[in-house]
Amino acid sequence: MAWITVDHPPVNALSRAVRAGLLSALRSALADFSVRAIVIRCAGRTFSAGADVTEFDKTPEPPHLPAQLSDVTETIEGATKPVIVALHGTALGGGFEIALAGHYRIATRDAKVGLPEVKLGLIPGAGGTQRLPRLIGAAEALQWITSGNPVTAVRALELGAIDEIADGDLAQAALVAAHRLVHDGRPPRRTGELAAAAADDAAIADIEATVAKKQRGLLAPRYCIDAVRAASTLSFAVGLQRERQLFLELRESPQAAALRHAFLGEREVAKVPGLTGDIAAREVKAVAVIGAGTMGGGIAMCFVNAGLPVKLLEAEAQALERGIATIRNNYAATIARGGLSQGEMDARLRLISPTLSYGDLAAADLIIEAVFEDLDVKRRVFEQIDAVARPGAILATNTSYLDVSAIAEFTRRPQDVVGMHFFSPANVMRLLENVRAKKTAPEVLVTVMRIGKAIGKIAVLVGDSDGFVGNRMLAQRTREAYFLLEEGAMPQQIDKVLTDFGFAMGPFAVGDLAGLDIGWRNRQARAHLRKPGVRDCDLLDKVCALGRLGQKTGAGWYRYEKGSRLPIPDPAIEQLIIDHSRQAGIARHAIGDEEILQRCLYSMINEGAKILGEGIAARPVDVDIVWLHGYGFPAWRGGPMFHADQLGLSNVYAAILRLRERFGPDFWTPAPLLSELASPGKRFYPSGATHGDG
Ligand code: T1G
Repeated sequence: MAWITVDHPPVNALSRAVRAGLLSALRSALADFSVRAIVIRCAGRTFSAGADVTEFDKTPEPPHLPAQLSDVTETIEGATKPVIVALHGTALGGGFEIALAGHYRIATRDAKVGLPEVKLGLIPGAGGTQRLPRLIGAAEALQWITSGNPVTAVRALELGAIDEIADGDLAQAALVAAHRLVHDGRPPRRTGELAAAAADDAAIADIEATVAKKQRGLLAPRYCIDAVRAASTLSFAVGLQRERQLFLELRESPQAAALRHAFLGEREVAKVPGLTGDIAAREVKAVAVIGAGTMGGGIAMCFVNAGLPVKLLEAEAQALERGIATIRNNYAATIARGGLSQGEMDARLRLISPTLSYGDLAAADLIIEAVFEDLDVKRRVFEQIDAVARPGAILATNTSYLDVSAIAEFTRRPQDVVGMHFFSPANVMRLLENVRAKKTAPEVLVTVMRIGKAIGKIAVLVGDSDGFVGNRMLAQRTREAYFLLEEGAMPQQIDKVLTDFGFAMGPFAVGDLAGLDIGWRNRQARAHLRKPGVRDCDLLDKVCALGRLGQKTGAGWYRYEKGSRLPIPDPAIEQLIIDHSRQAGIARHAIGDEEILQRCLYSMINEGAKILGEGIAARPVDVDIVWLHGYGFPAWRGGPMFHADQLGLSNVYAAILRLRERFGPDFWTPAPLLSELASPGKRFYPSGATHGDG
């Protein structure tokens, strides 16, 4: 037997060296007459997770990935000796394509397999789109490849994508399989020689409809469909060429670059400059959440979902019961969707201890306050926490814009106070904006970054500033959206421009979903900050004063039929906006979509540049990941800062100068960093590299 083991931690990515090593090992095993069978396997926690994504942004050197990886897969498939591929962990992308080229696939029961390339704006490029349909049929292959979601080994076996599940030792099972295949004496079963998948136009039509709805604007899913269609209509060899052609087209696409940036960025934000590995995190085994409202309840669910016990405190019993009931309903809804078992729900609920007494929080390692957004209310809560919490406990506030450093001064231990800004619904949204206050201790920052990962969040560390990163930039876009309304646009026009750009929903539909009273209360709380003589639009006040608070009242910027979430343009709102413009002395005029997009995006980008200049965000990737995972910025655009680089900072700068000409310096003065980078070729991400610097 020849055992070929890939050992390239952490995920055995198929880097250049691994591909070359695989090829030479295969060739020597094939050339060695004493070898009767070959097993390919991986060391460490997982079989290969596919091509090395970090290589894509490097200047490609021969032998190129698709060529060389295809050399590997073709050498495997063409082998005259049985090649068994032993799978554990997550065999993904090029890793699973190696398995598909193998003659026999064996996996541990808890393994997962899949072709997630579409999530990177690509298609499988080493035969996956041609071999998988031959094993499991076109319809199923289309599902796998256009969704990119992993599939369990059990399901893969049912479908024929793998041949055996090893419940004992994987290597032993591979050995037994090899013996069986050798003594069987039949020629290796080559996937590429199997009958082409029967064409399935109905399945293709279904998938095209799903893709048009769920993956709007993305190129790769459509390319996936073309490639799988080729597996039914072309010979295997020609199908492979078609796949490679489609793959190479996408590899160079801006969408693929943006999605790679998003993938690596999600991991990069966890590595905070200056928070080095030798700073020990504090232990967090017991958590307390103050406030059982929408946010508090969702936050409590995050921790019990990760197996951490939570004390949930409320001021009144009724509010506590309401909070617990909401949590129960959330879990029941997940069970109804098949995403959780009753047993799992019960186990999680058992980890929640409702309480009305601050005294019960004395043993907590981490206490998160999620009460009403008012500084006086925060003061009262933090004074009580400070009185009962054990020394070394971390005291966190879930405020979405208030001054965390000021809140820290309500305690005698500001070094233990930090912001942990969750996004609604907290048990669903993946982003966690951790806020470093003036005196927050480094080990507290390290701890909340780690705990963020432990509860399945993408934690980004930001500085303490009004609205931190996300809400601070959102405020700029919201301002421009209101100004555009009073100058001539309508909610549905602005929302369409931003959904066409790739956002799941536009600002006005989002406002109606979240409830307009949140923004209204925020405006009232900040009225004292508004400068006389500086333009302000109070349209939101007028809409809310009519009791139109959004979906929950059946009307907001749009009206909603009973039981429907479909926003319907409302002539009453249009008239209110037209009257408002007249009262404000603004002559309404037609506004083009390009202007709407520019003003909404460039106001954010300019504020992002200010945030970077002030160090509120350490790197552009921190800004981008906040917007990708907290505000629905389309991943295939990479985030506001990445997108600005693709637009060209000198173009963005020039456009902002033109807007300043028209609207004055109050809102359209270029950020110093943007002015600095406004010469051709300069970028927020120097030299196009989106990770590790800038
Ligand atoms: N290339 C390079 N680095 C990778 C990588 C990859 N494919 N996958 C993971 N890493 C790094 C990651 O950046 C992190 O680094 C560390 O590994 C741990 O990852 C021709 C072209 C496998 C399910 O899309 O989905 O094959 O932060 O934190 O949560 O058709 O990683 O420690 O420095 O995510 O346990 C297709 C991508 C490639 C799979 C593990 N493959 N990876 O998740 O750990 S395209 C993928 C994942 C392709 C061929 C085409 C996940 C994981 P660092 P992690 P995890």
